Amino acid sequence: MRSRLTATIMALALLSCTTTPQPTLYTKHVVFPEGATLNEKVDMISRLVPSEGQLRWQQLELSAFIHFGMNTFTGSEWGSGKDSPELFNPTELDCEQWVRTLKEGGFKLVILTAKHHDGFCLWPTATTDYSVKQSPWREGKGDVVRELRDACLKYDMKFGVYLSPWDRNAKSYGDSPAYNKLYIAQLTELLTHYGHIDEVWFDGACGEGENGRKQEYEWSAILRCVEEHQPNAVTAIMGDDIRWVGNEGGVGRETEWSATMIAPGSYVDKVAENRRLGLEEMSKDLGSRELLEEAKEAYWYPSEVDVSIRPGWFYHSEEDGKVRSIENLVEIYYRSVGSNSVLLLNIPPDKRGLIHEIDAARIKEFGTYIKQTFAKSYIANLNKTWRATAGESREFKIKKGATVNTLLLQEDIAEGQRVESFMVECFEGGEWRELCTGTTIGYKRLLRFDDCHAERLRITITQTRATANIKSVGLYYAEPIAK
Ligand code: FUL
Repeated sequence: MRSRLTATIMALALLSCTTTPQPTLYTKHVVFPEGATLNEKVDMISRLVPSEGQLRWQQLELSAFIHFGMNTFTGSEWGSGKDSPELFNPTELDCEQWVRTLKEGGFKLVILTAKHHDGFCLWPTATTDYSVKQSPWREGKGDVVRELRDACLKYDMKFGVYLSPWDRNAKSYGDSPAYNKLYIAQLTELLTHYGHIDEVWFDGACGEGENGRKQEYEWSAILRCVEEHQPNAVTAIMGDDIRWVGNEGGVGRETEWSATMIAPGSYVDKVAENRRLGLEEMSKDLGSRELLEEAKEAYWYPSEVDVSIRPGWFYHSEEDGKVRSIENLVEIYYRSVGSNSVLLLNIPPDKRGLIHEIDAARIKEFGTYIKQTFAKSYIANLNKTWRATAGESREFKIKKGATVNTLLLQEDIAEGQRVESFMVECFEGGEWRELCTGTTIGYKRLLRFDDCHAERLRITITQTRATANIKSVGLYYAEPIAK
C-alpha cells in the first residue's frame, strides 16, 4: 500500500515537472536585464500585455469627446480665464440628446471637458468661484458633469472626464505646490462625487502662469489620486494607460505598436531615457527591433487618435459648413480603429447645449455605414486562435460570387502584440497574386484594396516577435461612399 502511494506521489511530481510551464507575462511594463541580447528582449516584449483596464478600453474602439464650456459662448478655442461666468448660459442643454446621438454613431464612451484651459468648471466645485455655480444657467444650481453622468447611466454609455492641468484663471497657477493642491482637490471632487468614472484625460498643453512662472505638475500624486478613488479608470495622455497618437488630424501610424519603448510623459524620471532613444509622441518609430536593441524597458502604452468633427474643438456657428464629410470620417476610422488605435472623436455641442443637427446627422450616417460594412464577412472566421510562427500561411475560402475589398485582422492582445509584418494574396483566374501587405496588426488592423472576386485568400505572417495569436480574420465589402 505504502509503496503504491509513493509511486503515485512520484508520478504526480513527474507530471507536474513535465507539463510545460506557462510563460511569464509582463503587465504594462517590462525591464530588460542588463546585457540582454536583442533576441531576449524580443522574447520579453512579446510577452508584454495590457492591464485589464487597458484591454477593456481598447475593445471600446469608438469614444467621443465633448468640448463644451465658456469657449462655446465666447467663440474662442483657448479662453483667457477672464470671461464672466454670466456668459455661460445654454438655453436647451440636454445631455441625453448628446448620448443618444453618440449611441447612434456606435460610440461607447464619452469624455467631457469638465474644465478646459480657461479654468471654468462645469460642475459646482468648492475649489474656485469660476464655475457653473456663478452662472445664470439653471440659476446657478446646474451641474453639467452630473447631467451627463446621469444620461450615460440611463443609456449605458461609459463616462470620462477631461480636467485641463493648464488653468488660466487660477491665481495659484505657476506656484507649483499651491496649484497642484488645487488641481488634486478638483480631481478628487470629480472622482468622488459622480460614481464610476471610466477614463481621465490629462491634457499635455501647458502655458505659463503669471509673470512667466512655470507650473511643475506633480504627476505621481495626480495619478495616485486616480488610483485611489477610481482604480478601474484608465488615464490618458499625461496619464500612463493611453498614449496620444501624436497629431490631432485623425491619422494613426502605418506601424503602430502598443508594446512600445516610449515611456509615458508623466514618468518624469524617464524623460531623459525617452530623449536618449529619440522618442516623443510624434516619432514615426516606437517599436522597431533597432529601437529595441537600444532600449532598457518597454511599456504597454496604446495609441488614441483624437480629432474633432469640426475645425475647432469648440462649437463655432461659422464652422457649420465645415463638419467633416462621411467619407472623411470613414477614412479616419480606418486610420484609427483600423490601425490599432482607439478613436476619440470630438463632437462639440452648440450654444443651446445641443449637438447641432448637422453633426448629429453625420454621426448617425457614420455609425450606419460602419455597422453595415462589417455586418457580413465573406470568409468563415477562425474557430480557434491561429498560432502562427514566422513564415506560416493559412488559406481561407471566399464565399462564391462575393465581391470583397476590405480585410480585418486581429491579434489576441491579451497575449501581447507580436506581428511585425504580413502579406495577403488572393487566388484568382488560376493563380495567386499579392493583394496587400502590412506591418503591425495589434488589436485591429483593417486593409482596403480594389474590388476583388477571388475564390481564396492566403495570409502569411512574414515576421513576428514570437508565435502570433491571430484571433480573428474577416473579409468584407465596403460600399463606395456617394460624394
Ligand atoms: C489640446 C487642447 O489645447 C485643445 O484645446 C483640445 O482640448 C485638445 C483635445 O487638446 O491640447
